[in-house]
Amino acid sequence: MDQSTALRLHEAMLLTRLTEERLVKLFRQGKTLGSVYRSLGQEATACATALALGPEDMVAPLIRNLGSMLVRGVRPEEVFLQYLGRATSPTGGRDHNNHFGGIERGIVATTSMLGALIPVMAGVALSFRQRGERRVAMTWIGDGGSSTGAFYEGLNFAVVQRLPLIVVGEANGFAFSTPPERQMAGRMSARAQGAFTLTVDGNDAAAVYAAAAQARQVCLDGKGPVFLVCETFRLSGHAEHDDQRYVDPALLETWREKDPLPRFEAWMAQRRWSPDPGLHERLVADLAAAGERALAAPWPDPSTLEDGVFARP
Ligand SMILES: Cc1ncc(C[n+]2csc(CCOP(=O)(O)OP(=O)(O)O)c2C)c(N)n1
Ligand SMILES: [Mg+2]
Repeated sequence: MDQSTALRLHEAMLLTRLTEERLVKLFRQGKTLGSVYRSLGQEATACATALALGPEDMVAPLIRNLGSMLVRGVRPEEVFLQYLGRATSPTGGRDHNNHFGGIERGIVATTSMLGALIPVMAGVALSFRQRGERRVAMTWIGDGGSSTGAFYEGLNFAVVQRLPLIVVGEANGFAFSTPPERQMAGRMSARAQGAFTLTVDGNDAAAVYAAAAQARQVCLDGKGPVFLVCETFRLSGHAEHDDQRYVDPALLETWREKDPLPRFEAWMAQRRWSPDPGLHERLVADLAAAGERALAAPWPDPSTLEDGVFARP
């Protein structure tokens, strides 16, 4: 990774963390329409994998992969508008949290149905190959989500067809309050039979970036799909309404010490690539202003409720 990529990766991770912090404030003020699903402690997995892609590639994030959307040019203000359900949000107030995308930005919209995006992205990867395009498709899945039928159906199809698909597995210690040993037989990396599999320390942003770049090359060489397992930990509850009292405090503390953000800052400092010292303050101020603009945005007009849902006579 060169210096400019490292600076972009650091800024993306910091922006993700601070955007989510602002969302938590809005949630605690009772302003968001639902809960807030953070990626605290996992920012490296979404940001570094998405950053290793080319602009022509496509992603389908899950709720804990907001960082990948910011990497692809989604503005935090859009995210705030969406969480607040406003008329000017990407879905016009019809959905909340990060359930939106944009084909022009190479983002297939997030959905709640875990695993469902794997067959969808296998289809996207198939379309790239049928059109002779050198592009890859990427999506993410948690340890819990990897127990779905859709995960196996999608990956099996991609293996049989040798599709340019990267599935990033986020082994983050929990699915809601269920630890992997209560719902998963064996290791996560063993679940993608026939796929090229990589396992990486998900809290080491430089290692995740390198692994994702390698995964992309494997796909472009026609040797996909790739299952890239990132071993990480969810430092917050499942969402803001969850106080994670079921997590052993000592375990939480061990993982706090492996926080990917200070760790990457130390990695950069060793190379004398330290980010602009004013970056943090500038991002906080920009996010506060974006949050205020979103709060001032109008609510959707109830008479438009059925637009885009039912055909008008
Ligand atoms: C098919 C399906 N089953 C159940 C749910 C309900 N659900 C939402 S999040 C979640 C836990 C997901 O855990 P994991 O896949 O490990 O992701 P993490 O939340 O840890 O990022 C569950 C069971 C769902 N959204 N989709
Ligand atoms: Mg999980």
